[in-house]
Amino acid sequence: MTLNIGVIGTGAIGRDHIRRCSKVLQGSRIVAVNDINRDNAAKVVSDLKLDAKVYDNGHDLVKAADVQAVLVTSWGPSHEEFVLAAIAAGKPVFCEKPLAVTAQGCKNIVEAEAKHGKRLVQVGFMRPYDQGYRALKQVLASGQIGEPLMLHCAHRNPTVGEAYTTDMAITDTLIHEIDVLRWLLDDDYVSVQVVFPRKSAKAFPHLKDPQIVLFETAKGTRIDVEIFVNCQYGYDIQCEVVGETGIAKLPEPSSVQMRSGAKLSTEILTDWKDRFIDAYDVELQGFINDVLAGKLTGPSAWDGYAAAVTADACVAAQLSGEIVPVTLPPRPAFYNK
Ligand code: NAD
Ligand code: NAI
Ligand code: ISE
Repeated sequence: MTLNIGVIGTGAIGRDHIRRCSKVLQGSRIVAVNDINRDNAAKVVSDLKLDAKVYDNGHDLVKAADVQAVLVTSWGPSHEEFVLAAIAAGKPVFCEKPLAVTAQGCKNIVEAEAKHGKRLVQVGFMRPYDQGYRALKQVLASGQIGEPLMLHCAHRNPTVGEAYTTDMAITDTLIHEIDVLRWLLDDDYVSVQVVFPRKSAKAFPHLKDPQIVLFETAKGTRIDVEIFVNCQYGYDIQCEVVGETGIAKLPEPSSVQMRSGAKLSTEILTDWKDRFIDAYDVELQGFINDVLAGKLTGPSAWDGYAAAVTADACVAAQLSGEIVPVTLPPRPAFYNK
């Protein structure tokens, strides 16, 4: 069976997900695309030689009779309205992170999905599908380094555009760590604080970059995450877990070691598309398989909500400089695995 997919948002990741769903993965085809920039959507269809209709608005795409599932890859503030539309149409929807830009927006989605009575939403948190994070989680589960006490993490992008603002370091970038570390530690956050080091002259004047976010979890683990989105040198994701009897580190992406010009070197990637290429393939193949089997199992609307509650607390901590509590209601039985 082949799943007919409609995609809303044909920018960087929309285009990449369309490529994978039409050329790489099994069991799906792209039948509809939409973007507020219509030329952008039409160009993807012609570049990838797709047999897909270009819609003038996302709501018509969601309602189209031949669209069986929806991918939302437009910019963050538009996600909530399209996910709610897909739920109203009873169609499964894969939504890129963030599920919505506020916790209230995510709650609206959780409530609509629960009212529908069956899971329809998967959020594009792909790091739990990354082989490196999976290997790290296995080490923690094996008990080889004892209980995790501290984590030192970094999320570095080479540069960001002028539209990127200080709060987006949380809602657009840190949101990945918020999700994956909760999954990695099987724990929830209880408080956050944000500290601003000296600002890099490479960042636009309105952007505070870098930032350090400090988390405390329910089990008492302390986490520091450096977010540095104008680091210049590459796309670099680091995660080191300090346990009671040892240290475990996220593996580096594999790269040929070179001896040349009096230097011993390995390449550093520069683009998230390459760093997590396998993880995106696995998460979307999982979504397609699950939709065809009639049961979603990937990151849920509740995971999107939990991340957004934490992100809201981090944004409040950016503004106040204080330690801000994170209060997450208990997970409804509907979302139990
Ligand atoms: P982008 O700006 O390149 O693309 C977004 C596209 O959405 C643009 O073409 C824009 O015209 C379109 N768009 C915006 N609002 C729309 C609307 N209401 N209806 C239809 N189209 C709309 O952005 P991107 O880098 O592709 O990011 C898109 C989403 O994917 C964001 O939510 C981002 O956070 C997420 N993302 C996730 C990852 C990841 O690692 N999981 C990586 C990149 C982006
Ligand atoms: P982008 O800016 O390249 O693309 C966004 C696209 O959405 C643009 O083409 C824009 O025209 C379109 N768009 C915006 N509003 C729209 C609307 N109302 N209707 C239709 N189209 C609309 O952005 P990018 O990098 O592709 O990010 C898109 C989403 O993907 C974001 O939510 C981002 O956070 C997420 N993302 C996720 C990544 C991941 O690793 N999971 C990586 C990069 C982005
Ligand atoms: C982007 O939207 C992503 O999701 C990338 O994974 C992240 O590294 C980047 O900072 C975001 O802007």
